[in-house]
Amino acid sequence: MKKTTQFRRLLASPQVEFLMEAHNGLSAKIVEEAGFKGIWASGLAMSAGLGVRDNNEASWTQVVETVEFMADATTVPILMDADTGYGNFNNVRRLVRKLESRGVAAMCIEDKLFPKTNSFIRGEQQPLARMDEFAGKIRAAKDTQVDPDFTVVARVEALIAGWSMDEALRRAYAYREAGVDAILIHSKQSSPDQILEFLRNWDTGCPVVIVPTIYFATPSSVFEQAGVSLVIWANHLMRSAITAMQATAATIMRERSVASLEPKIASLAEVFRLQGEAELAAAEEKFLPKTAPIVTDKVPGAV
Ligand code: SPV
Ligand code: MG
Repeated sequence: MKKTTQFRRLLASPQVEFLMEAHNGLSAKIVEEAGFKGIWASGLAMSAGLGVRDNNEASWTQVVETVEFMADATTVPILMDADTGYGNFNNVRRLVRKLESRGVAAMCIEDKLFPKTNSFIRGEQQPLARMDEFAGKIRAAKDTQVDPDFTVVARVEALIAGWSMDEALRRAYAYREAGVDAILIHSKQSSPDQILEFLRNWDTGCPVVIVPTIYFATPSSVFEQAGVSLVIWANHLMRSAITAMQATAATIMRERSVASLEPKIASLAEVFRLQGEAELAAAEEKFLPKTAPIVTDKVPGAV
């Protein structure tokens, strides 16, 4: 099944579904192998992985290239965090064409201004886009896509920026009216109350996506009962990788040796497996001419 269609099915599924963050080809593969049916290409995680801030310091083409590696490495659909769409409606149109050609099933755009700032940093100081201007971006995206199953998600940042629930709802209804396929309502409270209140007032049938990074203690069953379609675990592979890499680097620095770590970290065989080495070996067998083994004067025992 096409990835775009897979994503549509996730959105339409009667139970709550989950997307797991990835930030490069390797982490995307790990997400798929863990059993997740879709991937969140997180702007925060990808920028952190590139060593820059989540403020559009990585260019849009650098982000698209990263997501393309993720799409190539996996068979499940990717929802790409496309920030504000990297400009106005015209930049969004070009983005949609690129994403469709690179095998990205869905994109999420948020109603802030370029360059954006992560929602958990100085949220109240973050200006929102004009509602009608953002609705124009949605219409441009929907007008541009060729595959009818390509999905556009609109992310409402009103609650992040300190606006009222009324403003969040007003915007969500306007974006729905503009033709968006799903609404992501974001909150930075540690309780899910805002999200649940939003859902009580949302009666369009348009799927709702959430990101419980700060209200992480809420059981998924609460979201399911409230009618959430998609839950995004937005940054936890990147954060666990940071912890693991810091610990490994510190140990090697301290011990001046890698010996104690060897049994605790992924084997080289596991790295080769994740890279699909076996497929290349089989293809070489099939496509390369058969040659006599190369005779060398290698030292016995050398690899
Ligand atoms: C991301 O993962 O980049 C997101 C979600 O946009 S958040 O960090 O919560 O803004
Ligand atoms: Mg983001």
